[in-house]
Amino acid sequence: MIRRYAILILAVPALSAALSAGPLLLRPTITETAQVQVVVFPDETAWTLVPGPNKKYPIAANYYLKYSFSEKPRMGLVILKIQVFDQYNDQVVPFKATGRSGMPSMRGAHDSGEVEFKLNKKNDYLLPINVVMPGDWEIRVTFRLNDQAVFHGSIRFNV
Ligand SMILES: [Cu+2]
Repeated sequence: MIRRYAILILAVPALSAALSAGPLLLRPTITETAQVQVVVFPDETAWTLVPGPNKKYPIAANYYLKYSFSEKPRMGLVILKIQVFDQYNDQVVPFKATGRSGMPSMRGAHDSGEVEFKLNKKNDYLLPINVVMPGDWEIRVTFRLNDQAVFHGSIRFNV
């Protein structure tokens, strides 16, 4: 999960009211105040819903993905396979991919943590998903190029 922290520093600079009128003793004194406010935003990553299995979906300029499961998801272990293709329709692996599975209705209860996809010899990205409970599941996938996230996708399925 990506959290962004923003620190807003609101500084009220020294206020100096230079009143020209009046005797010296009646002039306001210089006041100096500073406020520091830390704002923590909730997870503001936009997770793009990836349409169903075996459909081409763009993830970056000139790249698209297709995903499928080793079998229809059920209780137990299922393997998520993602294939990435370039503009020439070649299956390529320029990205580093991670995934995180869990149940949206029970946020955190079955959170897998962020796990890196493994590559096989056919250039498939593979990620085991441990389905421990029937219901709606989500896999949040992140594709990075040179450590920069280029795609945040949400793959959903029901068991
Ligand atoms: Cu659950």
